[in-house]
Amino acid sequence: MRIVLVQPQIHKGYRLNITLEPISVACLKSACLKAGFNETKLLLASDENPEVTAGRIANLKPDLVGISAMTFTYPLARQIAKRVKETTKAVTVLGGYHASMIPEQVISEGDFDYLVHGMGEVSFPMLVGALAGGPPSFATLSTIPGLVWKENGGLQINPPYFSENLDEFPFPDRSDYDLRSFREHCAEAWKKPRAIVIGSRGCPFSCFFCCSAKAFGKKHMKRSPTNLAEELYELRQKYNVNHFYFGDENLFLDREWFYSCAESWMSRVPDIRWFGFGMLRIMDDELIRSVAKSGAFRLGFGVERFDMADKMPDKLKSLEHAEYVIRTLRVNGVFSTIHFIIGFPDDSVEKLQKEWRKLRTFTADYLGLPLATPYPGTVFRKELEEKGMEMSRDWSRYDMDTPTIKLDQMRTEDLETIQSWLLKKYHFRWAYIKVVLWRIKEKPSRLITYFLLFAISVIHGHFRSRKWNE
Ligand code: B12
Ligand code: SF4
Repeated sequence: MRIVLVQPQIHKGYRLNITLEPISVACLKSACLKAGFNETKLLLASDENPEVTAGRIANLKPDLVGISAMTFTYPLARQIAKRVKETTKAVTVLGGYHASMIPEQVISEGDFDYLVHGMGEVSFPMLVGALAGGPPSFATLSTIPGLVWKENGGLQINPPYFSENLDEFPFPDRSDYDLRSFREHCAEAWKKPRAIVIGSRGCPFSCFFCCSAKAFGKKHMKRSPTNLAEELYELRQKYNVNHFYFGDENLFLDREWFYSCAESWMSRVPDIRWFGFGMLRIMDDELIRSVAKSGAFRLGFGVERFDMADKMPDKLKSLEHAEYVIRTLRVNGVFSTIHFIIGFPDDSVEKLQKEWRKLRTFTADYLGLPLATPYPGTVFRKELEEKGMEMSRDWSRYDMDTPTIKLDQMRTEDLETIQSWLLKKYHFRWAYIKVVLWRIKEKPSRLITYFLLFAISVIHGHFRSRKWNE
């Protein structure tokens, strides 16, 4: 069986034009190799015309094409699959977040022969095995966890596979791309090659806008500390990469596990630098010390919203505690990013101005302002549907940077104005400028990146994205 795996990427909306390591399909490739399917090839497709990607796929004469998609890349994945069907006899399979969120709808749209929801490392090689012996029987397909397909005019949906033991999966296979082409784009690790590493999957919380609970379940699944350290070591030895991005939803959900991981990698690869996501509420001095000592250069935190505490787990203990964490990280040499969501249906200029009064107590190094996006399959989308709100049906807009909801009290232009206003307010105030001066004193070469950051926050408002229904 000749297998081709693709994770198409679009940069529009992702401002710094960063190409990400296609980690989802790298995980699948290694699972295929482990199962003995040696003719598995991974193809990089970044911001490419679907015709071109499909042409490159066809040249590899595949028997099976697996495509990975988030919601905003799903339309592109469909176009590639359609063209592959026209030019080859390959079976097409879709996986990834969009497929996991609304499997019934996606398979009904008819562009893919099969779909896998949940984790793919077990399901995909089983499907390859089933197809290798000619058209598989219903009985065989029924044994493949997470498989979704059409059968006699109806839909068949097998329950997804969520592993209890992530060590059972081999390390992602990175041999089809040059890891040095994926780089960091932040002041503290400018242009350093970096790899994405996933230590744990799943999150026990259920924030109403998030896809995690549905896509991976509410269980926090963890790799063993030695297994994780071994992958970092391999990345160092084989690819000479020293900067890592932990893709875990929350690295510190189980702090004892984190401590053991940090200890393991400090003895295996003592000088690595890493970036990951945590939760402000659970940070304390001991954790911050361990984070800094184990090589963190940046931590990201979702603050999301102050006025929606009843719809999410508490992400903060208090404003004072949150700013204390940010300050202590800074003193320990770690940068921080906070994410604050704007553009909820009942947002108004007055409401966001009120939120700003709390937001301005923070001096995190970076502020992310994603737009509220009602991803299919989330509680958020269901709520809006029940209220009869108008939402875009163009999935390519679902990149958290393009408006997708028709707001009650604001036009798209107002939302963008307030986004630019918040960015300027955040950066051009004495409390933040003091942080920048301190950072530049620490390392003068940072002057240039901060200059860019300020310039972006000034010109941000001039780059209009599409209106909500354009
Ligand atoms: C780490 C992460 C990132 C990282 C790296 C992303 C990456 N892996 O390439 C960064 C920070 C860069 C990032 C950026 C973005 N992200 Co992000 N990110 C995550 C996070 C926290 C984990 C994703 C991950 O790596 N999982 C581990 C991998 C191995 O799992 P996986 O991709 O699902 O793949 C498995 C299965 O799905 C399946 N599978 C996948 N593909 C295929 C294909 C086939 C054929 C088969 C059979 C199976 C299969 O098998 C795989 C192995 O088990 C999630 C998590 C969350 N809170 O839910 C959000 C999440 C994926 N991100 C999301 C979004 C929206 C974005 C951004 C658009 C945000 C933005 N505007 O900046 C950008 C997009 C960047 C881009 N150009 O693609 C959304 C996606 C929602 C959706 N329905 O599409 C999520 C779910 C968060 C959310 N809002 O709920 N992200
Ligand atoms: S804590 Fe983070 S990963 Fe968990 S449900 Fe909320 S937003 Fe999603």
